Amino acid sequence: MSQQKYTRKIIHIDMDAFYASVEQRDNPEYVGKPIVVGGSPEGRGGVVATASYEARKFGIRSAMPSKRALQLCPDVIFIRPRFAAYKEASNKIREIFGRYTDIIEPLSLDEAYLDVTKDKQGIGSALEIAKQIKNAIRNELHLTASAGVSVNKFVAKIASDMNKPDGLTFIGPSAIEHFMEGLPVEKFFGVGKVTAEKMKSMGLHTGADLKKLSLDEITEHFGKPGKFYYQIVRGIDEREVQAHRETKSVGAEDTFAYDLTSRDEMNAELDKIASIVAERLQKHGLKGRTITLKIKYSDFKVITRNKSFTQLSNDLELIRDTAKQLLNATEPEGKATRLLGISLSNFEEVVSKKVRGRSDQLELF
Ligand code: DCP
Ligand code: MG
Repeated sequence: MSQQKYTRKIIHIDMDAFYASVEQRDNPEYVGKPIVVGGSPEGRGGVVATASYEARKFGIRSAMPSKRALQLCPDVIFIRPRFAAYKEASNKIREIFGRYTDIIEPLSLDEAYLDVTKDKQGIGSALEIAKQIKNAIRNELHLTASAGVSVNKFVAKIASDMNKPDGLTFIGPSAIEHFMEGLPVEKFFGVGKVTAEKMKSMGLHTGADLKKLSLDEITEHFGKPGKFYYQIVRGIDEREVQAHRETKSVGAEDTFAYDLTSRDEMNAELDKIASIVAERLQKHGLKGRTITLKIKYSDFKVITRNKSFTQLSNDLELIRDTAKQLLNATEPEGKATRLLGISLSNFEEVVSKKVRGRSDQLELF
């Protein structure tokens, strides 16, 4: 097939063990040691935000309860997060990206897509730009990043994860279709656990299997996202790198296997959902003023309730307790509930900024 269809050069950059690496850089006594950011040393409550590569050797991972981390490695050192330090490092990596392109889409504090099709410095090679960015991050910030370089967002993101830490992976036009054919279906964008299971039960395990389906067949089985799978397996991902995308809310929700009717069960679910929301906020470096609870009943009626605070927060306890209060006020006992969700909005001060001729864009600071 013609390779002319690939007209863009995309880099995805993701910092290595981000919070833990900042801690090791700023506290030399932690270098070479198994450390965990987040959680608590007593193993009471709390989950791991991230673990140093030394701690990962013991099997410690993000979102793992601290108790489990301690079982896996009794010598692990727990460190209280310093979000201001991570935010500062994040601002600096964005400044480095800005030397090469204006089209930057941050996904979290430590991760961004860059469209370098038109590179500011006229370097000409996306691979060379990625090398220079990695070097600048190493020399100026004393941190390491992994980069994926390709012709679209999807492949660049997968590539950045392939040779971590300090990786640099290029998947160019001639390699892309072969690469997609070998990819397990669960790695496809938007394929969740349920869809992956369905695919496997149909004998679809890799991109090559998906490629055998026609567009009609794939959408018939998997609905609207089917079209995206159809294209991506052929190396096509038209999603643009969106500079200055505004984050309006961050949340999580869960649809239950059976309708919940007791308040205790609902509260237990809110505990889990609140932890995910707090983690996501912390990962994105965001704090909000408004907490919203969403409830969907068994008849699919949806209601939302919210509460706003004067202080910005991404505190787990506040999110959890507020969600429970909001739930309680709906007199939930006995009301068959199929979904609960929590979100935060009303983020930090937003400052109007003129972006590419549009004055209505907002950027978060
Ligand atoms: N984070 C978090 N909770 C999670 C996942 C991540 O608080 N469940 C935070 C801590 C991480 C940062 O976000 O340092 C970036 O997340 P990554 O998924 O990129 O993980 P790391 O950068 O820590 O490790 P890796 O080298 O695998 O990218
Ligand atoms: Mg990372």
